[in-house]
Amino acid sequence: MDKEKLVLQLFDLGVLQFGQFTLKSGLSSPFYLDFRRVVAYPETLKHISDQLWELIKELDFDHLCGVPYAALSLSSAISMRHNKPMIVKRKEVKKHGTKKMVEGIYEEGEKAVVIDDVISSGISMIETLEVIEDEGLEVDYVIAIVDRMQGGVSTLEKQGYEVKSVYTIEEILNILHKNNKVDDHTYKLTLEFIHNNQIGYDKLRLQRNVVPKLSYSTIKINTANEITKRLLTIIESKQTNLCCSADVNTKKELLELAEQVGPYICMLKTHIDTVADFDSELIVKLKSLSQKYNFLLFEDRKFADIGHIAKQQFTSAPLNIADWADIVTVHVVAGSSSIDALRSTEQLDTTGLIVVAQMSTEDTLTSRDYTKEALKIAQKHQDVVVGIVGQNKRPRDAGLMMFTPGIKLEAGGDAHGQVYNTPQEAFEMRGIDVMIVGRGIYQSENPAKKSAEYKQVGWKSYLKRLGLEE
Ligand code: 5FU
Repeated sequence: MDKEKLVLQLFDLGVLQFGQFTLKSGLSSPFYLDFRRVVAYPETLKHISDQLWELIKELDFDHLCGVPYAALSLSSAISMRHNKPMIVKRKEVKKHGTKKMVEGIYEEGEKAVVIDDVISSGISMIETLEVIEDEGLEVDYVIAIVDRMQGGVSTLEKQGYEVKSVYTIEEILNILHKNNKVDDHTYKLTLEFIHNNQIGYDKLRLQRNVVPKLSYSTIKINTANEITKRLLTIIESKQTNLCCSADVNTKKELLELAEQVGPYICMLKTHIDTVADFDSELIVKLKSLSQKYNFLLFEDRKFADIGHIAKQQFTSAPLNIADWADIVTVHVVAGSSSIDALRSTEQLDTTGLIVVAQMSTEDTLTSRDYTKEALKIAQKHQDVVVGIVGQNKRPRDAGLMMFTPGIKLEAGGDAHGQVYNTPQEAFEMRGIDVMIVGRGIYQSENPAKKSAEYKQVGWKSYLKRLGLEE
């Protein structure tokens, strides 16, 4: 059955209804999609499952998972017709027996495609994704019969999923309108409703408590890495989770800035190759300031070359990074061999690594898969890796820390693709551990005052995440 005929059939069966309906969110909607009715019409169920199958038949996956309840019949139908194993995410935890949240037979690392009937805010889908990903399953694709065009698809895409739907609500409306099933008034009213009732990503995040509530002391217990422990001791004793990105270009400016922000930061981040008059005296002075004010020196070198070169860049003159940096960043675009190479210098007991898993630019190429693989590499090398640089939700791994650049008191961007989020968003909603702030501090009139302000906001947001402050 073609897509248009199917819409007309769904309308006749009362699956697509127009009128006045109160949604789960409390919102009053001029239309409602009730795919639970479809279980009463096996032929229609078959036609819908055919359309869904068209969206996924070429994809690489091991399991089908329907979001309970409406999509369970759909995933069952596809599973039987195309011989694809299914898993079922429970809606409530079992009180006895295995207490498993996901039923079925699966192994960690296997791939699941998750199916829902309708995506509106994306919240039901995210709830399911969190549970099945916690079981170690991987999800790249989510599919639905209808995209209600109210923000859910973009929320899911922002989290790195590829979303496919058989119809958008607009397509359905166009078919019904063309076939005189809805009048002009209903057609316009419905489109207007969709347009005016967007449920954005941030609003959704605020409503949910999905961030792992990891405290600095919990991370300290879970890490075996001495540099991570040193950093956490500084964070806790100074009550600051602020790293100042000191992107200035002369020795004088750098030392002045370090002196001003020193009392308020846990790390001073440098791009030492951008300091025009760099010399070894600068390092001596920076070291002394780092002791005076108790912060770590973090060289954001982002080694990215083959191991043989990364090793030389780490140890060679004139920068001699390995001799003075407490922490350096490394890309793993060349693979985990980059970390092996840096390890072979035998300098990693005094310099910890941070793996760049995801970048903050709007057009970054660090895809969801890349970020996942980078995290795996960081996990494997936890003895020398302090954590990751990332933007999304903090990984649940308590042995690693998450460092997030692209932070300003006011969200926004710059002229070169940088995207800024606020400290509140980063700590409370993404669960990050350290915020990295550059221009927000050193371009302000009074960097000392500004960094004190960031320190206060960052600490408050961290406490709020732990539920220790309103
Ligand atoms: F890995 C990353 C990233 O994804 N985005 C970043 O902005 C690192 N950075 C660094 O953080 C970048 O090299 C700058 O040094 C700093 C951000 O500075 P801003 O002035 O706060 O935008």
